[in-house]
Amino acid sequence: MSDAFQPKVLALAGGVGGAKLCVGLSKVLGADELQIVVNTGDDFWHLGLAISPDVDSVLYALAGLNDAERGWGRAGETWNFMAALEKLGAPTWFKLGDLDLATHVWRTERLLQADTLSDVTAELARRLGVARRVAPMSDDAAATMVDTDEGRLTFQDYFVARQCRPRLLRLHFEEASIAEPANALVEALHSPELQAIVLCPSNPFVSIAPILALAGVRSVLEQRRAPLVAVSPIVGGQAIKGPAAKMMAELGAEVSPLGIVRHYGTLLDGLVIDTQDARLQRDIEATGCKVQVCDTIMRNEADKTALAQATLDFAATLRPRR
Ligand code: FO1
Repeated sequence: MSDAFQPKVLALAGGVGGAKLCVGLSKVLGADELQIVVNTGDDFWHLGLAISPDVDSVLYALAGLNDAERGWGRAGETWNFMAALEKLGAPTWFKLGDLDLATHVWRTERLLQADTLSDVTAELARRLGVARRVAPMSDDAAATMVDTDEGRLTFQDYFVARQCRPRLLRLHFEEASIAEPANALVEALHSPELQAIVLCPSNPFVSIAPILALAGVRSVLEQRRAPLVAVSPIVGGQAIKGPAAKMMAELGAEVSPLGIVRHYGTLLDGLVIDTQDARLQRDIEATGCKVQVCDTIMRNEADKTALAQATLDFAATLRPRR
């Protein structure tokens, strides 16, 4: 692994919240310092196309092409493809904008030519002008399945088609558990330069958990030499965006940063929590996890950069507890 990429920081990310912190990290770290690894448990084939929603959310955000309001897809999108599909009576529950469609068509074409998702993602990043290393968590299928009170559902059926309405009973990462972690993830985990592993403020249950479920990843993390810090996606008893709070409650977890700490357990050396949750600092630290209190709501570029810097500064004060 002599020519392996040796980042200083490994960021594990899912959709919107993760993408925002990745933008901040990309402002404070050089291209040779940061490896971003993205959840692919949400990936699926739809209308013959390979869709990688979280990978695209991170790429579009880093390229400045994302629709910040909607939280997924591209800004300035048009919907002619969807309108034409509707006329044909084809399924339209999953919205693919005209600009976004090009990404899916090109990814599909490349995968069908036997390129890996890692290679296609790196190429997309380059073409979109993203000067940061972004990799999918795995090149293997690793679909998350969801047990609900309406039966077992695929992730996007649960998340988009049914808008997370069914009661969540359990998540399954069986495919992830036998999937090989992507080379970029393995190299980063073994990087001699590694100074911090950052769990972005993505949904811990459906965005970060699939990455941790990959074959061998948890055991490498348990032996980590660099501190592992998370940024809480729960602020003031609510998810900053998305259904994380509803999922947490249905899974029987306390909807607070303390619930996040209990979920990650001894993997966490530190948790960044919002000033709104400052009163929880003592209870969290009683579990052995250190706490950094700061503003974590990322409304603009300055907020993203400040949170990224605060997270890295905090990590620099920590040692892995094992
Ligand atoms: N989310 C929705 O709620 N509705 C959609 O129609 C939808 C379409 C879509 C298309 C491309 C893409 O990359 C993402 C899309 N998402 C949509 C978001 C996505 O399904 C979820 O936000 C993630 O999987 C969770 O991180």
